[in-house]
Amino acid sequence: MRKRAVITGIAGQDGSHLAEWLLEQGYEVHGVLRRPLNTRFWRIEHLRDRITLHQADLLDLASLIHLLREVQPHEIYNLAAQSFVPASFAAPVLTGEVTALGVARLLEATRLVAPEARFYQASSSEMFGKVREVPQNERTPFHPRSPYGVAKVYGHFITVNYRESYGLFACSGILFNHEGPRRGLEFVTRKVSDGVARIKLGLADELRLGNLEAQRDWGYAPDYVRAMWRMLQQDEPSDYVVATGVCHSVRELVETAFSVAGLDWRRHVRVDPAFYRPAEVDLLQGDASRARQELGWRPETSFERMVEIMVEADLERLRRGDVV
Ligand code: NAP
Ligand code: G4F
Repeated sequence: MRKRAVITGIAGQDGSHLAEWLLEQGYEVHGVLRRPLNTRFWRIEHLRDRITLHQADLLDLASLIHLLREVQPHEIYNLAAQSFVPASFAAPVLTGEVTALGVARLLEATRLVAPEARFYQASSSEMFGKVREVPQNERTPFHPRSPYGVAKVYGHFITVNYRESYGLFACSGILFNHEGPRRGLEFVTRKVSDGVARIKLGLADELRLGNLEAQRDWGYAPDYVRAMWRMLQQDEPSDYVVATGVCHSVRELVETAFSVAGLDWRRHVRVDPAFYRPAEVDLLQGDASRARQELGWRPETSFERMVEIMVEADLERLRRGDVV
């Protein structure tokens, strides 16, 4: 019998990569969209005839109960979230409803309807925020610096709590930033690769960015979805940091991306305070030793290769005239 998996947020970056991976593993993949008629399908267009799509919303418990009752999944991957940090400052309550309480709704639906299903929660390195130690591991205390980070801390602990209280096979993956050509255009890596491609093709002349000194541990999204799946294949549920262990500044990201296209970034990049945040996360660097030892997971794509892939993909896309 084919295993059935439900992915919330299937039309997002990670959802699309995870759907591909699970299909390769022989799964029957069920994806959740909140507004099927209004969704941008570009990341999953090529999968449309191999997956089943359902309408449900993390804001609506009944829709989640109906979903799980219908699919009776073996595995549930909760990737849906309001995932953009600046948007969480603009809409902190909505972010809490979706990114925090949405996890509780899905866990509650799981407990009621599919208690044997294995559950993955997409937790985030943003929970470490103003970091207490470098690098960060599963035991590093949290100090979130945005409403998004605060909401993810709730999502993390409610997942741990349902595991401890009700015996759900629930895992929390604390993933550091991961990117690729399917990243939303608002996130800094994709904003830079898109900006470089526009400048190279003569469609723009400048790129306006915020804090160039922030440092992140950037990995490649297709590598990271394998770690999510591996967590749910273990004998016991647990929580894992997933990261490369290497960090770079936004300035280094910019230098690398412009050099891929043979451009001098100093001629094109302008710092614009509009892109600064009320509170910044200055540095994230993960220690994924536990994932390496217990899951046998390691990243396969370097930062430099990932930036090259992203710039080349955006050059090709813009030459074709595609919007995203
Ligand atoms: P993403 O591209 O923003 O995808 C998130 C998806 O969630 C979108 O498809 C969105 O649907 C959906 N969604 C939003 N609100 C919803 C709601 N109320 N009900 C149902 N679906 C809803 O994010 P991603 O980069 O793939 O990340 C996946 C998950 O991992 C997120 O939870 C994110 O917070 C977390 N995470 C990401 C990273 C990273 O570096 N990428 C690192 C750590 C953790 P629409 O298309 O309709 O907006
Ligand atoms: O690409 P970012 O917007 O990602 P951020 O805030 O680190 O969050 C991402 O990673 C988290 C994992 O740690 C996820 F949980 C979350 O869902 C999301 O996927 O910004 C990265 C850094 C920040 O320090 C920001 O201040 O880049 C800096 N930055 C500088 N200029 C900019 C810009 N960020 C954006 N988005 N746009 C700029 O113009």
